[in-house]
Amino acid sequence: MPIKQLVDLPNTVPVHSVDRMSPFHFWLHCRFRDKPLHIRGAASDWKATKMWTPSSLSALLSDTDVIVATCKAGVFDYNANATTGLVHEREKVPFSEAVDAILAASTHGEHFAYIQQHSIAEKFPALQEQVERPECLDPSKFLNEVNLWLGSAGCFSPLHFDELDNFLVQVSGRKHLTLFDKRDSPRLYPNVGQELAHCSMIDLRHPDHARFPLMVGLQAYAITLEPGDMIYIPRGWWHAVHSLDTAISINYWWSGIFDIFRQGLQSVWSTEGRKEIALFLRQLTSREGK
Ligand SMILES: O=C(O)CCC(=O)C(=O)O
Repeated sequence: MPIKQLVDLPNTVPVHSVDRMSPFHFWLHCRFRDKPLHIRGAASDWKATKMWTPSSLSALLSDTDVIVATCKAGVFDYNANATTGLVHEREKVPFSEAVDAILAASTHGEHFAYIQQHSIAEKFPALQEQVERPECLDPSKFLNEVNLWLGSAGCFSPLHFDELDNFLVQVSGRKHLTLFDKRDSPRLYPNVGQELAHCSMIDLRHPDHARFPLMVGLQAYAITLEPGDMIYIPRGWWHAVHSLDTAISINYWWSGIFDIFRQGLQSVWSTEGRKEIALFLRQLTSREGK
């Protein structure tokens, strides 16, 4: 069933596109532009892009358990408060059963099914060898998490941001992304005070300007990823993702050595971190006293 692409907001410009990026030029981009970047065909030679289809993955991973989320509205909120209030169901099933549900959902269009953000290293080690490191990422950077996404046409991941830099690689099918600058956060109605403050309360599919007046006129950025394309999403940048076809993607959250120090310091400085240090020191001194 063909999926209607959502209409872009009035003040939308395309994400800047390039054909290739060396690690040095990518470093310059991150350092001085700090904006999303579309790298056309970055993954078109990868084994994953050449070999993965929902059916080939289903054959390879048939009995592996996965969590498949299903819902009628197609919006895969991270919590019920974020946008629509429509909660989706999650069920643990064998991979092949999840793929059957995804393909049936794409064909009939009455409901939507999504395998979201499953760690490839932890859940699908058999795929590891077919997953490459993006060429533009210099060797000093760490891959914190590499995840598989496989969902039916029409699945919508609502507006949110992540704490880490991200590459979203389109392996099969197309996805349309809408992005906003992290500096515009105050105008994007984060779910502040709720557990998921990195999610916006705005439903970008039907923006309610009366309820969210500050978003009117905001500069949006948009891009449609074709198979083999990749987008760099800088940490903190807001993004919503709409699958136009049955789609397979890989996302990479990565960081540099200074980010790791910063995160380490932040967690040490958190209440939990301080409690752990206090406990460790108590254990150390009581052992020495014996
Ligand atoms: O592809 C999707 O549906 C969501 C991906 C995403 O939000 C991400 O990679 O951060």
